Amino acid sequence: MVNIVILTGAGISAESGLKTFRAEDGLWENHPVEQVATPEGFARDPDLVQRFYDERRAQIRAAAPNAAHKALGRLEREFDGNLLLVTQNIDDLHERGGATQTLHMHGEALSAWCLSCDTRHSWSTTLRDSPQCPSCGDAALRPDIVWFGEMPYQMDRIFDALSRADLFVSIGTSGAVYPAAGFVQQASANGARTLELNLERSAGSHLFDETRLGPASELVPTWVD
Ligand code: BJW
Ligand code: ZN
Repeated sequence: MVNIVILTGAGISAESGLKTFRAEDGLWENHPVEQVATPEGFARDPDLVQRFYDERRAQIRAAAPNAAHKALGRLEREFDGNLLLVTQNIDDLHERGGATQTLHMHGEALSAWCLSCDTRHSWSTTLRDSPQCPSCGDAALRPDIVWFGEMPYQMDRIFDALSRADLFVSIGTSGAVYPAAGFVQQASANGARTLELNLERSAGSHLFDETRLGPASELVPTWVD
């Protein structure tokens, strides 16, 4: 049985019209990271952070999956080995592209997390207008997002899959953020072949056995087929 682990980043959703983080006109240009993507920023100004994610949610709802998301959905249906699709993205474009098993290691934009009773809920407009937890009633909902300094989700499962991977593929990520940026080394050390599909060389490009440069909507379908 062949084991594949795929890691995706903001670059796979760029052609669906969602901004990446570190591009020149990227998300971090107009939104200082420490204000909108840290627990300290949220504690200081929760409304600012909620507004940032409200805007992102609206953009995500208006976006559609592109050929790269759809190719990975097709791969999940047709591949008869073990496949783990790990995304750093908080959008739901993998799901809408047909993938059913996506692991969102940095959380999900459309999910709300109650700090009072530790339950998760769909972040509907209703919830935003009166941000009370449907389970306990407390006004303690925060975006279900992994911010800097917080532990990404399901790391045990990811490291386990990386330790057994025959192939590791990284798609549309700059390799600037850990622990995801270290996955290529973990997979390599365990004997996996490693492939990078990205618009430009990432920070850890030299760590991959092979790099293919170009837009995800072209590279990913070609690789899958
Ligand atoms: C295309 C394309 C097209 C464009 N086709 N490609 C010093 C050393 C090492 C680590 C650290 C350190 N100091 C701090 C840390 C840890 C920190 C970290 O890594 N910081 C770095 C900045 C140095 N990491 C953390 O804090 C993480 N947690 C952690 O480590 O926990 C362990 C721990 C906890 C507590 C105590 C002790 C240890 C958590 C990281 C959370 C990241 N969160 C964010 C925001 C939330 C989600 C959201 O709002 O959406 O996640 S940051 C942001 O960056 C987002 C992304 O998921 C993440 C990665 O970005 P991504 O996807 O790579 O996007 P870009 O824009 O960077 O790149 C896009 C790429 O696509 C580019 O290469 C383009 O070329 C390409 N592209 N168009 C193909 N059409
Ligand atoms: Zn609650």
